Amino acid sequence: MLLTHISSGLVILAASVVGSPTSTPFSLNRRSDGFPYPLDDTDKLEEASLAKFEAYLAKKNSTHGCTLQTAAKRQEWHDLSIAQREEYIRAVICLQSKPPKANQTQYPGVMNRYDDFVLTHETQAMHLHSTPHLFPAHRLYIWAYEKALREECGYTGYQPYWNWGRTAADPANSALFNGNMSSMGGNGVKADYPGVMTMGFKKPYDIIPPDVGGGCVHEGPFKNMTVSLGPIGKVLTDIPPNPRADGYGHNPRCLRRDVNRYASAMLYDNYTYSLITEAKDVDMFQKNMLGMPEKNDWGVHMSGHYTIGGDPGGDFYSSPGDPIFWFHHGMVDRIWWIWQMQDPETRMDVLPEKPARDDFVDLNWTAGRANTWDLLDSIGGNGGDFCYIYV
Ligand SMILES: *[C@@H]1O[C@H](CO)[C@@H](O)[C@H](O)[C@H]1NC(C)=O
Ligand SMILES: *[C@@H]1O[C@H](CO)[C@@H](O)[C@H](O)[C@H]1NC(C)=O
Ligand SMILES: *[C@@H]1O[C@H](CO)[C@@H](O)[C@H](O)[C@H]1NC(C)=O
Ligand SMILES: *[C@@H]1O[C@H](CO)[C@@H](O)[C@H](O)[C@H]1NC(C)=O
Ligand SMILES: *[C@@H]1O[C@H](CO)[C@@H](O)[C@H](O)[C@H]1NC(C)=O
Ligand SMILES: *[C@@H]1O[C@H](CO)[C@@H](O)[C@H](O)[C@H]1NC(C)=O
Ligand SMILES: [Cu+2]
Repeated sequence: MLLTHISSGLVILAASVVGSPTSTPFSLNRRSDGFPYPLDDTDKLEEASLAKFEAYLAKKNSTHGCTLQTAAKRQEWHDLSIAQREEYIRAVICLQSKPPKANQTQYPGVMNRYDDFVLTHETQAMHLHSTPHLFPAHRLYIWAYEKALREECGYTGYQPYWNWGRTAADPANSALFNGNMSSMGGNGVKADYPGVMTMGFKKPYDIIPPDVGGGCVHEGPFKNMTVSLGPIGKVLTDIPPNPRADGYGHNPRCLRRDVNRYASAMLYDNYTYSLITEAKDVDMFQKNMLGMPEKNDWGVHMSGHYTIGGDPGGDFYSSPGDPIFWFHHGMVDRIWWIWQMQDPETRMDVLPEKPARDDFVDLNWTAGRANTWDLLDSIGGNGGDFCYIYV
């Protein structure tokens, strides 16, 4: 795993003096104020942090014209109307039918524009996952995906996210995974699925036991989806190996999932809330988010990935090949933002392991190259191209 532990010095946070906002405080006006999901503690913390964040933005030299009021609002899946969910799904299927930008002679497994994103996650694994890059590079990656859905497939909304806590008790029966045509596809059929074994760790803590799926997703809009790239990491015993050693060959197969309650039991909002409120510096925040599987602490990041599991969702390299990936990493991005807002004066410009100021990430066919330090602010980062919040 590239997601390794962090050994750099701690960033000591100074208590910051917070100014009071001068105008009417900004409000998220979420649809979920009430049915079907009441606001959870993390939602309330987010709302309560806005005034402080707004004051910080007001003092900031430049946000390239982006403000909380003008920012795009990324919504939770359950807060979208059925029509909005269907529009999103249509755009994803559209992306899966557009020609790729990557060179298919070099990368024969890339069958469509969606696969450009999967390929990028595979070839740019270090750019996306080295310790200082995980948060900013995924922020750029999700933004580029949202942009492609909008600009190349006419989607008029923004990337939805998955508030894990809402589905923790029974993910397979949530509006995200229930398998109807306005969900992101159903569970996999029951299969001889071994559960999750991570590399390098020993029993009993290296396993999330199988739930009732593991086979091909047979219901919903992605039941005909063909996965082509990978696998690269070790996933399941019976997935045909990629014809190329590097995993970039054409390996057509169904989308498989094991929507897993053992993994999702570690995704109740209390885990997210304590992660945000207890981590005092960015190294600790990232470390706690990634968990310590060797101590049976999966962390919300891995628990989310393994609530999906299967193939390619269970493969570290190819996981964006399951269209639910973007919802999960959207939530990771969201809680990083909420963590940042708790003390914006000290938290908006810090990265784990403090890379050099000229450090960059390059997402090739999906987003190109960007300075890592310019990816930390969703309000005005990436040269002003970032202008969004989570509601
Ligand atoms: C703030 O912005 C102004 C105008 O763009 C610029 O001249 C100035 O150098 C900036 N100050 C800082 C501290 O970045
Ligand atoms: C694609 O890659 C092949 C093999 O490396 C190369 O010969 C070809 O020129 C490339 N095509 C384009 C359009 O770059
Ligand atoms: C799909 O599931 C959602 C959430 O449970 C529900 O609101 C919607 O009515 C369902 N649609 C159909 C066609 O069953
Ligand atoms: C799957 O493919 C079959 C056969 O081509 C088609 O009839 C069906 O509508 C497709 N289902 C979905 C959800 O795209
Ligand atoms: C979090 O909440 C769940 C569900 O209510 C509960 O089972 C679990 O023990 C709680 N965990 C912690 C660490 O508070
Ligand atoms: C992808 O990014 C790397 C790192 O910057 C660069 O060396 C490589 O040339 C890029 N490849 C493509 C196809 O853009
Ligand atoms: Cu990733």
